[in-house]
Amino acid sequence: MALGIFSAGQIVFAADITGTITLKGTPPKEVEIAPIMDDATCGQMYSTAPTTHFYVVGKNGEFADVIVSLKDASGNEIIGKSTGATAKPAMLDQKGCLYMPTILAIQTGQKLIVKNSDNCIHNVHSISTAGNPEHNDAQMSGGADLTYTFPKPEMFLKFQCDVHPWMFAWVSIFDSPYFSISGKDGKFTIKNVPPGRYTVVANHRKLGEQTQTVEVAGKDVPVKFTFEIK
Ligand SMILES: [Cu+2]
Repeated sequence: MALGIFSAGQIVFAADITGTITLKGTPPKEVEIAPIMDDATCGQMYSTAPTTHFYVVGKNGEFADVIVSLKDASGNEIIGKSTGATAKPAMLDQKGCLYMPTILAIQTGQKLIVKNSDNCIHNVHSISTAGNPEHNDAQMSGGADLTYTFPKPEMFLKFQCDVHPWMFAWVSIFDSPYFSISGKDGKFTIKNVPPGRYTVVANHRKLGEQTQTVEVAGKDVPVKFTFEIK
């Protein structure tokens, strides 16, 4: 819990929104990325083909890679609260001819550093559907890191590699620091939320969006979401 001065003479407490994401039901089987084995360089890094990981789910339904963010009480995007310019850069690696991680989230103006840890060339290509700049850069093995920033909020901006058609990453961009991604334990925390009413939005790349309204008033707020495979 962080103490903040809200306006002259009025002291308010920011609080965390914490919670758990659960997946009910059995997700579709992940798909083998067979073409990776046919590639001269990438294929050498595997004895069997890696699979997609669209649904990262634990034994008890702990559901990872769900992006949890805040909108205002009316469900509108929170705009103009970015601290991205001073935030620690986010990292996107290319390793084993895959993007790692495949799901990430950053703020507008926050640096996204793209690395190539492989012995081959990749071609980093970002494709926006929300008016963010398109980047299209070849990156040699051992090449310098690429650094990008994005000015506009966007859910699931696509990164692909034009050399390896199976390589994708999805970068969500927010104009505030109020977001989190559920971990392998299904848990998430949105930190230091100022008092007020908010819409909490949980978004999974394959299963879509769910929302709940919460009131933050100086005490940590627990929230649970359940996604279901029907
Ligand atoms: Cu590539």
